[in-house]
Amino acid sequence: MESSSSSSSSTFQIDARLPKEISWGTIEFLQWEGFWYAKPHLAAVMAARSHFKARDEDVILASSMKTGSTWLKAIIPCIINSKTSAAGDGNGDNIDEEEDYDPFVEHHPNDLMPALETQIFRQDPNADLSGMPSPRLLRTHMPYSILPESIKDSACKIVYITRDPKDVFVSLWHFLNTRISCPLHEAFESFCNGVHPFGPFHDHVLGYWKESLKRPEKILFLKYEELKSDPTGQVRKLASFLGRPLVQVDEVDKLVWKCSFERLKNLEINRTGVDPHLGFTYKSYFRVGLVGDWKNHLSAEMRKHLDKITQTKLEGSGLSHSCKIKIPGPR
Ligand code: PAP
Repeated sequence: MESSSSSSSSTFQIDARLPKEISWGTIEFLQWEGFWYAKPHLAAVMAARSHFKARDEDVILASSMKTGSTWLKAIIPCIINSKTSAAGDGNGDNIDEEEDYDPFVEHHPNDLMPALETQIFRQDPNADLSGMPSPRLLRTHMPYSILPESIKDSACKIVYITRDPKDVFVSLWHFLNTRISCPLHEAFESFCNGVHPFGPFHDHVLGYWKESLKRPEKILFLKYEELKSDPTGQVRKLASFLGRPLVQVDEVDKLVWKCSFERLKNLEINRTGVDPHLGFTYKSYFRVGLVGDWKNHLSAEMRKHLDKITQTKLEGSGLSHSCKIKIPGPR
């Protein structure tokens, strides 16, 4: 790290010798410690890594881009603020006495779990989060190897979500193309070469996967496809992992509905708002929300190529990205 960056109290100087690529149209990427970062994010990643001090009560949502983290940015705060789990005993005695937690009419889920690198440490490299009350709910796209040591060493929980890389690529291409203009085949080549924000995708996934096998009490590893096929089961699992088990069937059903794609996509704030930190429209975080949308965009050859990379990269890891969910045909 020292050879690639130097820190002062306020800024990180990016080493001019870092590998560089212009790709996805005009985005300048820099490679640092094995991963690619859009240039404006790298100094913030370095600052977050050096300055962030985790607390045991923190919940960190980690993901590669476009794996469905927005869904979890909604679900996790609902679990933490749920009436039965917040009561601590899980018996649901006070279920009808308080107003239901539902911040979504006024807030995009991004507001509920601020991002360490693209938001907090980008705004202020010396951000002081000590005044934030526990449990702090935070998110990051940083790879496991780059995480601040205190996240790894403290008792804080990490929730990781991944997704079929074909759907990740298609989602990322649509998302970035709301701001840039890059032909699909060019973006595909970059993605397959690992050159995309916080890429390579497969190395990102494997870092968290391997650690989750060693420390299942520390890292919960979720898949978008499983959340789609069994949202109530996955929400219960997540709630138990966070030490906030949800016992009431009605409450789990309500939480799943509150955070559903159909509901969030149609809320006024998400139809019209813009993320003040990154400039993306809120609606671009709610595109189609499907498993298998890649079928509508990738040729058979592209599918084969990316599947082959996935197979080779994940071989022997015990992780697979195949799923038995029925994939919708072209619309
Ligand atoms: P991020 O990395 O910028 O935070 P992220 O939320 O991880 O993005 O991924 C966005 C994807 O999650 C979108 O997929 P799509 O492009 O294939 O449609 C988005 O639609 C999907 N998504 C967001 N919220 C939900 C939700 N509540 N339920 C299901 N899918 C969702």
